[in-house]
Amino acid sequence: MRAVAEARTNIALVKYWGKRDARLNLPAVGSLSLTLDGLTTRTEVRFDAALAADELALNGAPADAAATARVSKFLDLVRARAGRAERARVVSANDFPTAAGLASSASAFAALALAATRAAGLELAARELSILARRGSGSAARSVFGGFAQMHKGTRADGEDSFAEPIESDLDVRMVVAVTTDAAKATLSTDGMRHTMETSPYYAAWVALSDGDLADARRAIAAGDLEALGAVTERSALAMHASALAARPAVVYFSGATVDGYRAVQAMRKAGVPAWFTCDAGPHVKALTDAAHAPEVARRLAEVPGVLRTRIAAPGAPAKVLE
Ligand code: 2P0
Repeated sequence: MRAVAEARTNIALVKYWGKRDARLNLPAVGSLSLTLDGLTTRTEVRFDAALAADELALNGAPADAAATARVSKFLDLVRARAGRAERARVVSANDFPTAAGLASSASAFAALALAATRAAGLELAARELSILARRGSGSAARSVFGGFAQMHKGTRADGEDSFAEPIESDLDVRMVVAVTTDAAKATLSTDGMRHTMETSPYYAAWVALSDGDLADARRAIAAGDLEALGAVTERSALAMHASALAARPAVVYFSGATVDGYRAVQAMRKAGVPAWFTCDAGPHVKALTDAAHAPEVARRLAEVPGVLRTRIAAPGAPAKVLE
């Protein structure tokens, strides 16, 4: 009735933005990500017949009603699957500062899916776990796996072909994360992507680019070609943000520091440093590079006005059960 699991966050190189089904949380596009080390969520789930309601503690404090309701809804899926009715106490914490601007629903729902199923007596195969984690958050389906992972959008109405799979690779990549604010993001991803779908004249163009970008990324990884992978990484992020920028009203995640960070990455590349920009639903700058150049990329990004701190992340491990 109790289990503890951990999962790491991931950064998409080919982005996910938009859903084909909101209820089952089915993505409109596939995506391809890198799971990162050192950005880990550890989650304990204990089902207990004595509890009247689900309880959630996040980073040592009781969670607010919205977060508790989202977790409770997810636990309902696990209870239905396991044929259980007990409520649960969930204790979840990140091993990185919450204010780091990197808090992630990806690591959170991957860890919760694994801990909750084990606590309920279920032992899901990785693919089933990915499908379940997707119901909590689309990006969580990818954090079930370590290293590179590809999320398939699938075509089935029931979502059973919408899961992530790991991709083998010899590339020794690093992700340099440059934090630009400690404030929570202004527009949550789920809301930002819905608004983009509903109002952006560029949304269809964004969706149309996705399959080609995924194929190019797969080819680049198979060939061990970091430059090709970097090129698709940068253009996928910029196209995603372009679709959001064209929404009415615009969804703008960039800050001045984001744009300056982008320009710094461009300047590095011009000077022969392999680095490619990416950015998610917030203003932080992320740069894909290799192990040899990561310290220099981090040093240069740290000099960008508005960058508070940087960190270098190597590829991280899959989600795993701790207890
Ligand atoms: C991604 N993002 O591929 C994209 C790029 C942010 C920008 O996945 O609604 O929190 O929970 O499925 O997974 C963030 O979206 O959205 C995200 P939901 P999620 O990483």
